[in-house]
Amino acid sequence: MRTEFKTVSVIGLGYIGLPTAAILASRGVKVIGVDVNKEVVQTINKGLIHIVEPELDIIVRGAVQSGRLEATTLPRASDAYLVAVPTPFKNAHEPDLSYIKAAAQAIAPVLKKGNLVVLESTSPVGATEQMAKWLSEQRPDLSFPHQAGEKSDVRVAHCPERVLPGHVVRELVENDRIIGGMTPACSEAAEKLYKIFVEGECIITSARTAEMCKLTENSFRDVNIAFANELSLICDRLGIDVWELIDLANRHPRVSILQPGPGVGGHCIAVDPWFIVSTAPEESRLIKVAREVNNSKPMYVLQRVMEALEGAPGRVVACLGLAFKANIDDLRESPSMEIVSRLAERVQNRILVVEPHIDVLPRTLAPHENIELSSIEDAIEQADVLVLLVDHNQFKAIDKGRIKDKKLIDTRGLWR
Ligand code: SAJ
Repeated sequence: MRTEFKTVSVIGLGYIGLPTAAILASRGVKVIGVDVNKEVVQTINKGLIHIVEPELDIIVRGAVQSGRLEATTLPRASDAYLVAVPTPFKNAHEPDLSYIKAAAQAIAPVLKKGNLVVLESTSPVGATEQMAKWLSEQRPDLSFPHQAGEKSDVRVAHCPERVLPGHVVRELVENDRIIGGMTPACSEAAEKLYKIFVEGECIITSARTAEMCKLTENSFRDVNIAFANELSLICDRLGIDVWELIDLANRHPRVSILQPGPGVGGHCIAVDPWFIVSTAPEESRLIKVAREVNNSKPMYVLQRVMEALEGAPGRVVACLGLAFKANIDDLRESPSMEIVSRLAERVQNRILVVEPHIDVLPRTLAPHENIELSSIEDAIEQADVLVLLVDHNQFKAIDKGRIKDKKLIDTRGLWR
């Protein structure tokens, strides 16, 4: 089985592509990691990593030292290509497939008969077929599944990634995998590739169902978090502790509410539901409202912070956490970033920002003169108002006795 895929190219060496490339290499496959960012390529070729993800450094170092993982800026001829590039949205929440198009255009010149191309990026329904069309435009000499069905020269499939940041290395291997081939032959080829490292089940379906399945998983989570966030607003109005309420309600055998927070961040849950809304706007009412509820939560938190600072320009406020969730360094779509930058625009107060996973202030916050990157110790010593935005382990370790005299705004229920 393994011999069919001697060399695999992974296009996009981010939070999904790099761990996938390293794990494939650790199973004996020669992996060409491709990224447009030269610095990322250089870092990986030194056996180092450019993201924070537990255990990833060890696997990448081993893979590079063994010679089985090599990073480059241009794809090379391989047996299979895994596309793991970003799929953000543009304008009014329309999916932006330009990175997939660029990846297809980069792969096309080196494609050969018998190759497999897998789209891993979370994508709107129809994107895999669109990728096949982009490949075929560049390579009219080869046949693709949308033209030749089972007999196509190149196999194309969608196998969405489903790993949780912070647990990527384990989940890549253990999670079940949805394999959505454009034809049964495409699914069969993709299944063989994933079986090299996946210990969970590989379940075969169509490319369109696989695309929708991934979007459904993240929309389910978004709707559930929106419910928790809405409850938090209702509880604030009624003087009820929302975390206690949810603990109690979750003791019912068929109730399982998620946790409220400062909003929903990251490049997945805050983005993917829009891919459903944009393709079926009339039918996706609940999914859309959930997005709106979660998107409005940072403004609600901001309002609470502004109230705590009102009429007291000398008060120092410390915002704990910038990442979009606990114990990672990822700031993408982070509600904390939105809260801190809007706060800096609206008040003159000194704002101490504590984020244990970064060494310098992010570009968007650096121009604000009233924001400083601070240690936990300095923040506790100097701040009058503490705003807990991310439940990093470092913040869980804060002695509550030391902060009992401060004004606390706890968006994660850590200091109850
Ligand atoms: N959040 C809450 N309350 C909760 C859970 C999460 O406010 O109870 C917030 C987090 O703080 C964060 C955001 O939601 O801001 C998203 O965090 P997350 O841990 O729910 O999810 P992600 O974005 O890290 O990863 C999700 C996962 N999807 C599901 O759990 C259905 C992961 O399995 C996917 O692979 C990933 O999206 C992806 O790449 O699509």
